[in-house]
Formats: sequence, structure tokens, C-alpha cells
Amino acid sequence: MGIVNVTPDSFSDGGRYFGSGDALIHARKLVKQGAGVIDIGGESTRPGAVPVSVDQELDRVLPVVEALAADGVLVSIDTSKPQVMQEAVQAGACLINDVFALRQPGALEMAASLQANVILMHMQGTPRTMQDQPSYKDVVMEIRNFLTQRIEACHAAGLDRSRLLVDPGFGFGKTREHNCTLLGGLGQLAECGAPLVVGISRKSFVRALARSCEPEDVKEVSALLALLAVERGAAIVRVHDVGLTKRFLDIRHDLKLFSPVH
Ligand code: PT1
Repeated sequence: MGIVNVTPDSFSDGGRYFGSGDALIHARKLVKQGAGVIDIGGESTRPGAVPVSVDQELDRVLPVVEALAADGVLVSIDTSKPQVMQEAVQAGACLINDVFALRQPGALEMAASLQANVILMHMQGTPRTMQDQPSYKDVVMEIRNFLTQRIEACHAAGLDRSRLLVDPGFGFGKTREHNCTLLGGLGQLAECGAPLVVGISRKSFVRALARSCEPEDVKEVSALLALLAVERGAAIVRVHDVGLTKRFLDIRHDLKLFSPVH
């Protein structure tokens, strides 16, 4: 899954300002590099981010969703707002990626009425304050329980289980230690019974692990961690550097192909 932010503030992960036109060009480049899905977001959810209005978010994302869907690309819409979900799906998005796991007012009902495919992500707190004091007794179990409960809530609202994916939400109300523990416990999250989505690319704990803020180092470590996540059961990895990640994953694939005992 290739990341396309149509936001002015993705500076710290190396993203530039993307107006809708630039975003479309970038998305098409990621598709050429081998992305199977493009995730389009018009509101930053990184730590400290402040919300934007519905109209602003729609203005940013809709032209990109429409154009990519017309190309035949699978489009995911990164939003927590019911109205954005609705208009993006009507414009051709086939997947809703919600960092609030459909907990915002009206979101669960909207996703159910659209009969949409949904990524349910875990977050402790809200983007503005989530990194203030993250705290867990058992980070893997608490996230697994949360995701299981959200699957149940979706099912009760009329969304078939086959439409749901889960994501532990790396960097969303988690310390570096929490993130590392989660990476080790991915196998237990796969037990939620829904395909696992993982987003690690260029996050601050990756910079810490890379012991470097050099963009090339951060890209390399991001791709390595994406590979590790797939090895531990992730079905989808959400990444900025599609070409590099794809190279790593293709090699992993060939290893299995050439050595049946692997
Ligand atoms: C994610 C994700 C997302 N991440 C899904 N959607 C972001 N499903 C946006 C940092 O610590 O992991 N899964 N949508 C981006 N969020 C962050 C969080 C970006 C933390 C950066 C950091 O630097």
C-alpha cells in the first residue's frame, strides 16, 4: 500500500506539500513501482496534528480518488469522517482506512450503510495528544482486545467480517518500547482473524532504530521493518518507499520459490 498525503504538513516524514495535481502524479509513480493499493489522506494524523474541516478534506482528496479510480487503481481513503467516507467511496474508493476504527460519531453507521471494506486501527488518545503519556499494562494484549471488540461492533452494525482488516497503529499513542514490543507480537495480532495491516514507514521510532535522521538510512530501515512485518504475518504494509520495499519483498518471495523447505 503506497502512501499519498494530500496535506501541507507531512514535512517530517520527507513528504512535500502535495496539492491534488502533485498527489496524482506521485500516486501514479507508486503504482508503477508496484503498489497494489494507494492510500489517500487529506488530514494529517501524525503526532501533534490538528484536525481539518470536512470541506477542506474533501477538496484535497476527491480529485485524486476519482482520477486514480478511473485509472483502475485500488484506492483506500484515510479518513475518520463519515461524509468523506461516503463521497470517497462514491468516487471509487474501495477501502476505508480509519485510524479511529469507526469510533467517531456516525462513522460506524456510514461504513455499514456503504457496505465498505474497512481497516480498523488502534490508537490510544487522539493525534494531538497521543504521545504525551502512552501507557499499557500489556500492549499486545490490550491492542488485540481492542481490535477484537471493534470487529464485534462492526459485525453487530451489519458489516460482514470478511470486509474488515486490523492495524495495531504503530506510533499512535505508543512509546518506542511499545512499538518494538508490538513488532515482536504481530503474530498474536494475526489471531484477531482479520488480515493485518502495518504502517511503520518513516515514523519517529524508525528514525530512533536507524540511529540516523538521514533520509536514505530511514528509508532503508523502514523497508527492512516492512519485510520483518510481512515475515511475522502482515498482509499489507503501508509504505512511502514502494520501489525499495517491493525489492525486499520480491527477494523474500523468490527465496520461498527457489527453496520449498524454507
Ligand atoms: C498507520 C497509519 C495510517 N499511519 C494506518 N493508517 C499514519 N492504517 C496515517 C511518528 O511517530 O500506521 N496505519 N495513517 C501516519 N501516522 C503517524 C504516526 C506518522 C506516528 C508518524 C508518526 O513519527
